[in-house]
Amino acid sequence: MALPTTPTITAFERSPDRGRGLARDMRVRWALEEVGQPYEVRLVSFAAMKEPAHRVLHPFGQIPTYEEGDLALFESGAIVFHIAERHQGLLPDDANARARAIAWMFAALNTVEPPIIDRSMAVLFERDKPWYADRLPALEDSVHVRLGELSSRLGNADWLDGAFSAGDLLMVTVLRRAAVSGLLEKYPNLSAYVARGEARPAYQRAFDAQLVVFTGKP
Ligand code: GTB
Repeated sequence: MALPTTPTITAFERSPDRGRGLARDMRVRWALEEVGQPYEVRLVSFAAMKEPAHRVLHPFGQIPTYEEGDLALFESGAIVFHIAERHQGLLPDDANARARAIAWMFAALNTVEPPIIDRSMAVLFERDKPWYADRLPALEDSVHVRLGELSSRLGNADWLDGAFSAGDLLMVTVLRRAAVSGLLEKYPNLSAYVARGEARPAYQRAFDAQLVVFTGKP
């Protein structure tokens, strides 16, 4: 019988987030911690990400990637889904509940994350552009439309649909990117939701592991 292989993921050698766990390896680390799957991490520089050796794993020259035996994956959502499919704990057994949890995974990445990233990118790279002052309010409005809708849907619930799932895991990581810019302040239930995610022991282990890369201190 073949021995199970320990998955290897890639992460930034020097993350621009300076250890805040905002890069997309964080969601993969968290998923692996939730299911109790040990993993290894290969750190890559920005230059190495664009080299052919890395592009074999990731066509767009980015992190994270995931290697497990013969399998190589890219796209954080696909990686989290793979982990959730292969292990208990991140997707419900009931078929309908499972389908709904997967819908929340897509919602996090396809509906909620894009306006948050568009705004972050403008703040990072367009500050000196003549259109910045006009564009920023429109970008922030788009973020608030989604956050308002999500806040209404979550209401007083702990998680998006019953028990914690991969949908919550992705949504919390997406919302953290908005939280660091103060965009969650108007939504106490979303702030509490993120805090609930961050309080999970698996989240904390994942966060600590990525922080060590920045501080160099275990
Ligand atoms: N859709 C892909 C996925 O979900 O896996 C997107 C992957 C992606 O954007 N990877 C980024 C990357 O490799 C890192 S996470 N960028 C390098 C490149 O494209 O050359 C994005 C990210 C970067 C920095 C911060 N930060 O400093 O706060 C947060 C998030």
